[in-house]
Amino acid sequence: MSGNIVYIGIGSNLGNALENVTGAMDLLGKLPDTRLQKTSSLYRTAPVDADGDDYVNAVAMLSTTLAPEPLLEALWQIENAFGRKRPYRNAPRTLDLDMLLYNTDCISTERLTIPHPRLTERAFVLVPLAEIAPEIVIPKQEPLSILLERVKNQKIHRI
Ligand code: PH2
Ligand code: MG
Ligand code: MG
Repeated sequence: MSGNIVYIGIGSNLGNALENVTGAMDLLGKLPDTRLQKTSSLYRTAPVDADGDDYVNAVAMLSTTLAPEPLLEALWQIENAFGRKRPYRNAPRTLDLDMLLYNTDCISTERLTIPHPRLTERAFVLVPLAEIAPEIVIPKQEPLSILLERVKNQKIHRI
């Protein structure tokens, strides 16, 4: 399927984080009108601005004909299927699915900001993104190589 190219950040640091991330990839591949095109390696990462155990993070590339809002709702449904709770900001979570990029669109609604506003500050997003999309251009941002250089002190380890 052709369609819109979307990158999803996947994270878990509660329960069986490895199984949660791979299980989420499976469900992303089963979304309607969507094809799972690429998945990065899994990475173990230290929590950034958050508490709890180390995270397992990855990035998936989808092609989809779903519009951003219906896709967002589908991502929430997958989070809920993994028992996602939100007791406080950045609490440990069974599964977090963040829409990082939707084509090169810039979207700002109450529910959705694309590109993801903290994408460029986080090695746990930039490193797996660079693995599957080394040539990607992030709208209104410096080149990926410069962004990566800036986060190189953050702890991230390919599993
Ligand atoms: N997600 C956060 C906050 N901090 N740290 C790591 N290492 N990985 C994450 O996925 C993560 C985080 C908010 O969603
Ligand atoms: Mg997040
Ligand atoms: Mg989220």
